[in-house]
Amino acid sequence: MTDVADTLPAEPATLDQTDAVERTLVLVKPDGVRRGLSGEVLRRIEAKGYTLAAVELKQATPELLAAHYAEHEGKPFYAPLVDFMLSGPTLAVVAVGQGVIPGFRSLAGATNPTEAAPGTIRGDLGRDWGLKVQQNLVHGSDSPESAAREIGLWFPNL
Ligand code: RTP
Ligand code: MG
Repeated sequence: MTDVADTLPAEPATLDQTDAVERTLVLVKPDGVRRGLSGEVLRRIEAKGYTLAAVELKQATPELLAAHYAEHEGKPFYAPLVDFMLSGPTLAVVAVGQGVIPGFRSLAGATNPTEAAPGTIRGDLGRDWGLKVQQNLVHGSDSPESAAREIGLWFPNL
């Protein structure tokens, strides 16, 4: 005799999951914190369905930024970018979920807030302020390798 429970579909949580859970580093940059948009960024991450694994308000140091932005050293916007990132506290966040690395980049929108699509964080909340570097509210890791490296820099104890 078959038990009724055996014929029911499995709960979603017990289905085999084929995609590995990813982690990404999100930063609400000093312009976003200053403008009171930290909560709005966290709200969008959570509304999308991702989970917050760590959230900490931090004042970046020149050493941390030199490591975080090593790939941009020598570019014309490097020095203004570091100055901007030192201009106030940053909210550092680890967000978790399948596809969260490209998923958050999609929520963030294009680097230039003027070009970022409406509906994105940068498109809805950012603009060009005529400064030496784009103040574009958020950072998101761009690959699994970057995410692992950046999480290690911002959350050495995680
Ligand atoms: P992020 O790393 O912050 O998530 O941004 P992204 O990948 O979209 O942009 P990326 O090319 O990595 O540049 C890092 C940050 O540098 C500033 N930037 N300004 N021409 C400019 O004014 C310019 N180019 C880059 C932005 O703050 C950008 O997010
Ligand atoms: Mg980048």
